Amino acid sequence: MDDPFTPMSFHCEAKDALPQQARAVVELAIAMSPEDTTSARRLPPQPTVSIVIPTMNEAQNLPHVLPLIPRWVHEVILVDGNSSDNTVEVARSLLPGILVLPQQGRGKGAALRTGFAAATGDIIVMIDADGSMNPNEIPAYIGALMTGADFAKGSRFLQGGGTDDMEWFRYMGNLFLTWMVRLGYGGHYSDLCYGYNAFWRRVLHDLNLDADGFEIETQINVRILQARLKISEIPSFESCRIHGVSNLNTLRDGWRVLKTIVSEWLQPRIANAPQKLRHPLLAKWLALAPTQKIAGYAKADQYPVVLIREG
Ligand SMILES: Nc1nc2c(ncn2[C@@H]2O[C@H](COP(=O)(O)OP(=O)(O)OP(=O)(O)O)[C@@H](O)[C@H]2O)c(=O)[nH]1
Ligand SMILES: [Mg+2]
Repeated sequence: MDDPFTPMSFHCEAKDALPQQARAVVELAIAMSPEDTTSARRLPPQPTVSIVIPTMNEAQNLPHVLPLIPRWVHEVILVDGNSSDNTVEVARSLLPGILVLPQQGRGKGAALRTGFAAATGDIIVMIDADGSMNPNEIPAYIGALMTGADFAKGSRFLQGGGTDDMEWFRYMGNLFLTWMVRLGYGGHYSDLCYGYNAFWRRVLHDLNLDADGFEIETQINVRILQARLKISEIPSFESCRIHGVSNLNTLRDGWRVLKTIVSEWLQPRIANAPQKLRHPLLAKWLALAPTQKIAGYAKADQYPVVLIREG
């Protein structure tokens, strides 16, 4: 059987080589600590990867996305929101093995949740279909997860990342919302409203996601913080959507994001989030940073964000 970590389709050899390096690090960690009971030891050495792609009328963009997905991934799940073009046919012709699902409910959040529920891989990568996110970055996300992170979050504002697709008012709104999350929940996110992320499928169980619209990304981000999982930010470049128009309405969806930040802060939905997390700043000032462990994961004592730096 082919080694799933030997990439078969190359668009960027250096980046596709990353999972092998990441696997080597994990194997080394396991070999060097036979008595180790930490998370590294529990990582599957060859995790399976599910890609979840929400689509609404993306037939013209899919040829720029699907062929770039590394062929070592375990499954690609496309969740379609009643596209009126031939999105589904194009997807099937480009990737005959693709799993196409109709979304349950309305909105990108509902579509992603449908895909997450169907995913069977150890790792789930969420990526848009409009050509703005480059599948060649997927190995960087996998590498971060394989070397200890629970959640690998794309950021356009780290060295090596960037965007061609952000007006100044969206930039300001994103900055404001990012800082609201930093103040309200702790952590060091540098880019809140960006939907290129990856995580171990096991964390879904605790996140209990229920958002329907674009605020799903914020809900994931804040619940990950509330669950005190390990976060690694990955530099990512966002290009302009290739064809068609955005489904996101800056004011309407910005408002939904804001409401999510506030409501999750007032009433945390993570079942076993430590009570002190309701007021992380207060907890810090009082030097009461929680150290509680949540069953199932090895937790850090802080809210770490590991920056993956180049060079
Ligand atoms: N299934 C489904 N997919 C959706 C829905 N809304 C958006 N999408 C998809 O989600 C992805 C992101 O949507 P975009 O419209 O590009 O919005 P965005 O990337 O958040 O915002 P922009 O930066 O303005 O492009 C694309 O692949 C869309 O096709 C929906 O209601 N259902
Ligand atoms: Mg887009």
